[in-house]
Amino acid sequence: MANVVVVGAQWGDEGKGKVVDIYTEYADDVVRYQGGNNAGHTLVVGDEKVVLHLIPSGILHEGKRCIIGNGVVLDPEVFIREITNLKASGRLKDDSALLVSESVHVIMPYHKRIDIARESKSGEKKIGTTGRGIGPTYEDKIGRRGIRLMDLLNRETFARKLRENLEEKNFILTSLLGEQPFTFDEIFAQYCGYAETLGKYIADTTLLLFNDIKAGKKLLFEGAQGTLLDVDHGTYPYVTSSSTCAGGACTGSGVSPRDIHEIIGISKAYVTRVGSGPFPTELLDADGEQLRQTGKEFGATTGRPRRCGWFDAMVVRYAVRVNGLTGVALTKLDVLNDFDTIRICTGYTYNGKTLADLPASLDIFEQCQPVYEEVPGWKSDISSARSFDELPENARAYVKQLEKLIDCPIVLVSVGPRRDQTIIIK
Ligand code: 2SA
Ligand code: GDP
Ligand code: MG
Repeated sequence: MANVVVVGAQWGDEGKGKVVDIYTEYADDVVRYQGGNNAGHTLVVGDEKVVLHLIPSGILHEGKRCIIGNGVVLDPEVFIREITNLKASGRLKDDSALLVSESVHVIMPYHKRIDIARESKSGEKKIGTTGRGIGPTYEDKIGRRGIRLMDLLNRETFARKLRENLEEKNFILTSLLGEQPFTFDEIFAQYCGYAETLGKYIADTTLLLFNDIKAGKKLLFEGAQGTLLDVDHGTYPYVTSSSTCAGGACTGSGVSPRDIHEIIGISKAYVTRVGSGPFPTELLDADGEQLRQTGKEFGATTGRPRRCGWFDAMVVRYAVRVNGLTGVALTKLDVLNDFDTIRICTGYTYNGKTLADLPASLDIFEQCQPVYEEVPGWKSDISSARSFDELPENARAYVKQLEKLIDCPIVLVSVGPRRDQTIIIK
């Protein structure tokens, strides 16, 4: 009966792809609602690893509909490549299984160049973006000058909007950023070609979802990045440019909040972050390196090493609050197998005072000191456990302690990247 939203409860890469792939079994439609190909969602099926950047993770299941909602920003070249790769591996046999909203904003070549140039000029203050043009595309959306997928279908409209945009973008590129400008011709022909290829996937997805809800179909919403990267509720300005929290599922798809029933936050049993910004439990020592190597913590889109640290209950408790989580899926518990002792951040101090909640001010956040509780590790391989009772006592105690600290039920524990390496609790 339930329509479920899956969101990252930390700074992204919590294993949303794996969990969405598992939950897809119970859904009819899987919907992406924000972000773009900055995301990298990894699924492991048998011995095969598939990384999806745009297409919802439900695509690996036949008979499910995958929808890219209006809140996403779409790079047509990447989208076409992803479709081609899926088809080459025998998937997406039925093109009607994939639909993209006519209202998505299109990532243009100038967005990528501006993103990369701004980052390279920002020195120590850089955000650490993925360089995929995400921020500049959302800027144009909010600035009401963006180009939407539907615009590409009308050559006159597209030509007019592209000309208007190029006038401004070429000024920014040449005069402010010292970069090369773009010509109209090089972009126009290329993007008209993309529109032709993509025509069959483009639809009014808000109407389609509305009708599916009326028909009793079940929806699964796949969030990208994580709560602390939300443009409103994250560690601004060190965030991505979209609404990664549960509310984004409604604005980014056109589905009413009345039609959302469950919100599941995905959290690692520790924390990682890619890009700049505060990270109170970050480990810059051998323990951090151990988490990175054992957890294979390298960006699924850019290959960048991820920053690693101990589980931070302040962060996940905050995610429980701003998303209204009904449950948490705890992933990568197996990565902690070899630690003698494990630390859990239970709170922060700032200027000697204990903070009750996450500070909104970045200046304060940057100076927070984590307060730790230390618990014994389990020092054994848990990757073949298939029920909660099969976990060693110390692992069970660790999960129970996290559940208590975040004040939200842990409904799933993941002990490896494969589908079967999963313990469903509720
Ligand atoms: P952007 O490119 O404008 O969205 O970057 C702004 C910030 O958002 C972060 N961000 C991410 N954080 C974690 N994972 C992401 N996806 C990839 C992955 C990242 C990669 O799955 O590993 O491969 O590097 C992702 N996408 C955006 C980004 O690091 C900036 O902090
Ligand atoms: P997402 O962006 O949230 O979908 O996460 P990513 O795919 O970027 O990163 C998560 C990584 O952890 C992927 O390589 C997954 O295959 C892997 N993974 C997911 N769950 C587990 C787990 O329980 N244990 C281990 N060892 N790896 C996992
Ligand atoms: Mg990822």
